[in-house]
Amino acid sequence: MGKLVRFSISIEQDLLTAFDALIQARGYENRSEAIRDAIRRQLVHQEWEEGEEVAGVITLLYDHHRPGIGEALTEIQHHALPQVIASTHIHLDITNCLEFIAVKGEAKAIERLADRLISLKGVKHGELTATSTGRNIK
Ligand code: NI
Repeated sequence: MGKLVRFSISIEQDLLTAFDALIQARGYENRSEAIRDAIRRQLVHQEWEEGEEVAGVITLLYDHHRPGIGEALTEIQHHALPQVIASTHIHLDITNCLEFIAVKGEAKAIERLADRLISLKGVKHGELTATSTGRNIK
């Protein structure tokens, strides 16, 4: 952890009131940690915008009865090495499967991979959770 620096900011009362209500609802103990997280969120967003090496999780909900879906998901992931670093498959019920695919790599390549998987016929819902490798985020 780097040296702690104190600074003051000017903010409209209404905006601060709304911020305090938000951070209280989310369980922050104080404004400092909430502001640090808001800054980190912007830094992660910037890493994705600038196409840096990033990390994330692709979540897929799909019907495994859909012909070819399992093979298609596997095939795409095998061709997306080394971005795919781990995956977990959960059989939710007799029809539905939930899969988490941990990914790391260049932001645009990760987005293309997520789009390809999520747009497959039979995938009912998919999301890319975008985070950072953490190297440049303190
Ligand atoms: Ni399954």
